[in-house]
Amino acid sequence: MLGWFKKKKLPKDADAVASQPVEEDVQVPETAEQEAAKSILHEDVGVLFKRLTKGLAQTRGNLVERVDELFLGKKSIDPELLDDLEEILITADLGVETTMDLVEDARAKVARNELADPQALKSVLKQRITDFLTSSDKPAELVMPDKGPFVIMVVGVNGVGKTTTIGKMAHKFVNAGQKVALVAGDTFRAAAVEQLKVWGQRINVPVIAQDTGADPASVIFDGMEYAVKRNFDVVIIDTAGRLHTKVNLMEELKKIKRVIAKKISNAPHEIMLVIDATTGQNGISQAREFSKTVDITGLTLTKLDGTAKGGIVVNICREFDIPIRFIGIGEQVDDLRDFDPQEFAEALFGGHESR
Ligand SMILES: Nc1nc2c(ncn2[C@@H]2O[C@H](COP(=O)(O)OP(=O)(O)O)[C@@H](O)[C@H]2O)c(=O)[nH]1
Ligand SMILES: [Mg+2]
Repeated sequence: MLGWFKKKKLPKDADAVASQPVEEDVQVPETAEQEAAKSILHEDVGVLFKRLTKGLAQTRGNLVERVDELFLGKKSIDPELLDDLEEILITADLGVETTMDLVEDARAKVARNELADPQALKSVLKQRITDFLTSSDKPAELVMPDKGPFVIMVVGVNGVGKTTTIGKMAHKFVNAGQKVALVAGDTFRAAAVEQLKVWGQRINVPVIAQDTGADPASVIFDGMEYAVKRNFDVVIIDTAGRLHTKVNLMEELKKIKRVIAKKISNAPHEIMLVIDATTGQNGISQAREFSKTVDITGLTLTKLDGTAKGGIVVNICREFDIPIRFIGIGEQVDDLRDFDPQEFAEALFGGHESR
């Protein structure tokens, strides 16, 4: 597994921590809880790999198993087989361009007599898909600043899994011994604040919130102040996914970013876009749209457990030079996995290496 974040270089100023007044409503993670949660870290890597493989079952069925069926018993690669392959790749949401790239490359290799049979073609497909997945040269892990809280702003359209991802991500940080606070910046949707508070209680971290309808900029300002004063290591900010118009949403995100930067000059350190994998190509349009407004530094793809459209992961890696940090493979607290391209490819293609 990957190391999923790089720790701060400097040790925290112990005196500063000690001198901070601790208010009664501040719930800091208890050691016993942390200890219990840490055991998850020691879970057998083989077990985790099996869960990933299980989560990707539908995508595998729609992609790799259909390719296997197509190739079964065929001795040679003819034009019709390549046409059928093209259709499979498109329906598995690899996207038109990625599909064309793969199929044209296969055609060229066949023409040069470089592919003896469909099995050789399958190996090439697997290799090229793995190459797309590993193509980003940006760091896959979250890089924390040397000083001050690490601020993560989470964006994405309604229902993609932002709040759930925040809960799961916070849990990971808590397990890694970090002091985490959540900020309920989605003041637009009625249940959003409540939902984040429930996550906060579940993983025992404070949630800075105001009522529904409050100005998100004001909540976020409070949150930043709270975290800086009390020496929090990580602040994760939830944001609204839909306002009256797209323009409104994008303007609001810019404003939120400014408010954060006012408090900590180089923050947010991470702007994470959450994409629902079940929406297939729509997710690609969302990534384009959000990238126009804010500088997206990382992606999380959710709901890979409930979709046959997992090919979108390949498409995203190929199209955007934005690292995928995490993938969501379920609704539970530990269903957020570090995205390891190699492991993903193995799980997809049914490799037997248990990493
Ligand atoms: N199966 C599955 N469901 C998920 C995953 N991530 C989020 N969800 C569900 O998607 C729904 C919307 O999530 P939510 O976090 O409220 O989305 P938000 O509107 O972007 O904040 C909830 O029912 C979540 O439990 C995932 O990885 N797998
Ligand atoms: Mg939400």
